[in-house]
Amino acid sequence: MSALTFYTHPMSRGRVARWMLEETGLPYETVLLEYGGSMKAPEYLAVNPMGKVPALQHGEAVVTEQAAICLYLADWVPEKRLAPPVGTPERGSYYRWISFMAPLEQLMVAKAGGGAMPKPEMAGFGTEADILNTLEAALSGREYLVGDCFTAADLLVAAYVGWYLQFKLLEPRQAFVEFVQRHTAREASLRANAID
Ligand SMILES: N[C@@H](CCC(=O)N[C@@H](CS)C(=O)NCC(=O)O)C(=O)O
Repeated sequence: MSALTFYTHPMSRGRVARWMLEETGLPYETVLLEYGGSMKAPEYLAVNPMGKVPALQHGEAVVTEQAAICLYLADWVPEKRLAPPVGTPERGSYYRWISFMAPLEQLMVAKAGGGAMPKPEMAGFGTEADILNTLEAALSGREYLVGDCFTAADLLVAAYVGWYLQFKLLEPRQAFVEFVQRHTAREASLRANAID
């Protein structure tokens, strides 16, 4: 397997990618970048023209976006069962809940901006009630989002929900708090936080 290079900043969404890297057990090299400095330098813009972290370089592959990094890494370690098998209903749910973090993030950013909310028919998140109720139903009464073991979907959702609870943008519903507490107590999560 080619070497993995992880570009990040310890106070960034790179925390999520680091947790995923620690779950895989794969060796990787970290490159720490500074906001506004090395993150916008030509060397790094050649890796990610957005000048944002996280990014992962793996041989000729460059993967940006937290969700994509989680999906990509899970497939490299099938023995860890971080992704349900292809062709199963669980695989569909896995993609679904990972992708569901995009509209959640749109809502959270819209709330943080404090401006008028877009029309529900236009906004990918619909209304705040729609998205929170849907997420609450998905997280309630089960240990894992998909199937009977921890997957990258649990990781990403726990990380996003934890992040937005911390920023007080997300209502602290019991199902959200319990889900975050359960999964962020994993060894790989604690290890990743300690490194960052
Ligand atoms: N859609 C990207 C967002 C990445 C992002 O916005 N990262 C922030 C840090 S949390 C960043 O690099 N900001 C630096 C900048 O925009 O200059 C992802 O999911 O990874």
